[in-house]
Amino acid sequence: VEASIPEPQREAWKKFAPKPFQTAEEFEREAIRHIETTLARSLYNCDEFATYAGTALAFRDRLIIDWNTTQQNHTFKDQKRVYYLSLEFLMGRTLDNAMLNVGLKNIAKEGLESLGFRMEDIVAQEHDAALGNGGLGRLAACFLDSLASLNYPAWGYGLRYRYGIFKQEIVDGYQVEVPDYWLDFNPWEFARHDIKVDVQFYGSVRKYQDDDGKSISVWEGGEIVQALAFDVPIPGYQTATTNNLRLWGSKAASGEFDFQKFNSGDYESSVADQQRAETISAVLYPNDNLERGKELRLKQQYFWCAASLYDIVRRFKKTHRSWTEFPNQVAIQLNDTHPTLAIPELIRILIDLEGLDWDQAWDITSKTFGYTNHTVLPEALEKWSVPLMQHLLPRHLQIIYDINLQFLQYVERTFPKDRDMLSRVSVIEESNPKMVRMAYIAVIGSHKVNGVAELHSDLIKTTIFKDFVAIFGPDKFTNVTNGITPRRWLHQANPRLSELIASKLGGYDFLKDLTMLHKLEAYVDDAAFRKEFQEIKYANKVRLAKLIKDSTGVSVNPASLFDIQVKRIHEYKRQQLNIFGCIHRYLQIKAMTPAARKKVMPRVHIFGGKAAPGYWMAKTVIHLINQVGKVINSDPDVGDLMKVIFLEDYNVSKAELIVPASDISEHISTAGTEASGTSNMKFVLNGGLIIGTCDGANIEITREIGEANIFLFGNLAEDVEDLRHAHLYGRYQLDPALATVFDAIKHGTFGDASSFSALVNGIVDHGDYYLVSDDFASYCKTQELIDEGYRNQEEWVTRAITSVARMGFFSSDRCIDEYAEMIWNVEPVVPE
Ligand code: NBG
Repeated sequence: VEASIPEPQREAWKKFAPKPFQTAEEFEREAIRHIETTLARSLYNCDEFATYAGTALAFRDRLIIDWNTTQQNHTFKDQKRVYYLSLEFLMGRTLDNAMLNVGLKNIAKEGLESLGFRMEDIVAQEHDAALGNGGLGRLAACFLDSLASLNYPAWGYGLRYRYGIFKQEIVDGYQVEVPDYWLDFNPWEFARHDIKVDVQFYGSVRKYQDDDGKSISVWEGGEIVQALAFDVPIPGYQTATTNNLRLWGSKAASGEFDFQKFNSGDYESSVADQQRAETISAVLYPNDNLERGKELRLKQQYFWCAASLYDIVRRFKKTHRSWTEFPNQVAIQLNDTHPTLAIPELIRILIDLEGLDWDQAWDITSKTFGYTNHTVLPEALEKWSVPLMQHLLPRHLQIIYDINLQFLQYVERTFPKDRDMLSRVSVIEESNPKMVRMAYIAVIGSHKVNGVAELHSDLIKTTIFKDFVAIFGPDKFTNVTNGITPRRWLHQANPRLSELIASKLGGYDFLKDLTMLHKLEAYVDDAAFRKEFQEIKYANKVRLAKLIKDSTGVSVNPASLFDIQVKRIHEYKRQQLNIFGCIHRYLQIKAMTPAARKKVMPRVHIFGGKAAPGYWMAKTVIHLINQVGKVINSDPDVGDLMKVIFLEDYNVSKAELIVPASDISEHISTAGTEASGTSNMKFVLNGGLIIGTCDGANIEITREIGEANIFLFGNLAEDVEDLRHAHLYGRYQLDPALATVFDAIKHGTFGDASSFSALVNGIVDHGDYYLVSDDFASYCKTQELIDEGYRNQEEWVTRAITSVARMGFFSSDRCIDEYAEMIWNVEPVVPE
């Protein structure tokens, strides 16, 4: 390849190739150059934002040099690549991470100081890239970090939403949504104006026989929307590998349609077409664990799958001729069912455009895909109505029917006696209207299906995919327990703790191999280490107390026990259980004598999280938390014994501040409902203990850190069904303490009782689906144990340090190595 480039050009390139900065002085020069020339600002209007921008651009230059080299190297080596298809990438801020990953944060700090700025202020100028809802999107972001850090040749593919998840404001105790326009200044993306893909919608399918009698399908008519690539460099930690995240933006295709309209004077409607096209990538759907079957959402999904597959196939064809090679060169991971249309799309490409026959196309496709399931909640399982699919994607619906036909024929041959089986496993649900079950296509069309924690992976095999285990055998189903990147969630979020660990472990290698943390156990009795560990936790609480004061006006005492529940607001995650527990505690304090009150362990109860805009019950929970906070925080009987805080607009950058400041965090979903959870891992890694149910990854965390170091409570997943039955058939008595809590609410202690009647009635009269009442007593009892435990600070610190030392398993690096070996069959590429 290199030989084809003329000598003088190569020489010039060698001579003038940009050199990355190495010293604080070189960094300053680059930052100032960008401030002056890229931003057209001067010494006299260089504020914190301009300095952020100059710093970001200087680091971007560095990333791009490594990015170019990495991509070139991956092209030369031509090893098998991984493509991670995710509708969500919850990246948060980039600059801090980029500085740490390339190992130049100290240099930048020095440079910024000499320019008269503090690092914290500059880093805080950046807008979060919030292209996700919660755990699923943040998992994808952690995976990108690990893939690059481990030198895997990998690309992420997603959508470039103009509006990420909305910003949350709390007005009079209610959530108000404000659009998140985050693209004002985004130095981390490169618009690839040369990479455009036409994506077709609607139209119809014409079938005919060619000269050899072969049946040919042509998808014609309809409309074309153009996908434009935006690339985001993803640097690995302490490696030159810089991978690519490609996000697609939608544009109207400058095709005949517009011109015809334009020429005929119909300017307005040609502009309307443009806007309609741009709508596809305009906004992230703000639902977590919920699907709503909107046409625009299906359009987003197909638009992104079609553009990504076109790109992947084009890259493959540059160096390969034989299609049988495809699964040896390409692994595609489906992050939940959102990208399931990639399966019929690949078949369409292979059959309609490349002329392969069905068996070949099917063989290639099913060897290429892997599918990760992230939930068993029925309301989150995607189904699309057949009429909608017929209208929007007529050819894909035919292919889906063909997949189903072949599959059902196989099932019929294998289980001739089980007549119900066919309707149970059919991709088409025989409802009115008929629905396409996306998870079934994903299972049938992938070679591996995984859940995200052990319990969850077992549950999918016994519930939603039970029949498929019988059909395909158990080996198709596997588990990869989630993980988190220790770079962001320890080193970046908690630099002092990271430094303390490094001082004992002889450097920062643990950030590349988190299992090294086990060596910390040797220091569990080391007085100086323990003292420093405690001081760091305290300092992190002071930092959070400041955020609380600034955003709510409430002063909290950092010496109190900080009890934190931050995550999306959802009935299954049971913030209601937590807030009812707070009310219970409040009523107890109110009933105490002043002498008894002196013995209460002071606590700050901190909540944060967004409710989906259409999720009324979740919004009611937010309202109740705020009302309870209003009453308790100003009650002189209570004072510092108890505060209830709702922190608005919980996001990744706030999580980096909140997570290191917990003493206890709450992971209290109804057993069997939280597939894994990942913030549970973040909190423990940062020296907080957790209260949790036997659910998701809590179970494996317990196994790793030991039962003595976690506060488990509540009913088990295996008992949930029976308990729900007991409620429905009236064989249940409301928990008496909870009844007292409800009385207080009904008496208007926290404002207009009618605001909360649906929340209360759901438990009292409507079956208590999430078993709040069943778990209330054991929850409150366990909270008392926590008070007791926290009183004994010596033991508490021992538990916290021991837990940190045993968290090595939960690195997303371990997770990615497991995917690479068990599912993708890809090897790292040595960086050049
Ligand atoms: C979420 C689960 C979490 C899990 C993340 C990442 C969806 C559909 N699922 O428990 O609720 O940690 O996925 O796997 O968002």
